[in-house]
Amino acid sequence: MILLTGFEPFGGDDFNPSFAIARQAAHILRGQGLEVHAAELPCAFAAAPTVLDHLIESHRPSVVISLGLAAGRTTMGLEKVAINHIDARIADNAGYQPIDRPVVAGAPAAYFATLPLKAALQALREPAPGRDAIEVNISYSAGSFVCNQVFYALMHRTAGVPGIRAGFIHVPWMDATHPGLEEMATAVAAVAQLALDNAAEPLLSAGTEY
Ligand code: PCA
Repeated sequence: MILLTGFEPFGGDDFNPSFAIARQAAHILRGQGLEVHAAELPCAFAAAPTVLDHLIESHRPSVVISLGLAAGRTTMGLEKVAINHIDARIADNAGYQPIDRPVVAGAPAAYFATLPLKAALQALREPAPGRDAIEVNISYSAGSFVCNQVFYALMHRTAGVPGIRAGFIHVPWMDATHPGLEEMATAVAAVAQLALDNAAEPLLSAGTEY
């Protein structure tokens, strides 16, 4: 089972491409015979990790990829590092604006994504049957807003769980100068597929404890 998440709109926008991309990637992966669930997370520091936890509890995924919008970027960023630190430039959708707070008090300073980022980067930058090369980067900062909160909570939650691969991808805006929905969804689906293929340990079965 693959779990994909995107975010609801935030900061006064009425659209967030991250959930549209998650849904389209789920559609592509289902077409490949895989079990996938796509969900939209609230853009709220307190609620988002709780919703994500419930999704993990109920779907028992072996791969989790959360997506979020990074409006200033022009390419997709495969995030490497989640930090135990939040510092918000604007309030979240619940009106909360943390300054210099930990995500989880007393927990490690950072976690690395457990998705095969380099393998994904190489695969996507090569043309494949049915698609051109897709430009993606590895990013070393997911920021300090709700995306980093969710990324850190996800990695903290899945740390040490055998056979689960998890990580975060930031996506740019979609318009004429940016990659389109289908290209970004194709890239996310390819990363999920690689994560399944590269699972070093056995994948989780239904009864596995998290
Ligand atoms: N992007 C924000 C939060 C939700 C989203 O889609 C971020 O980068 O933190």
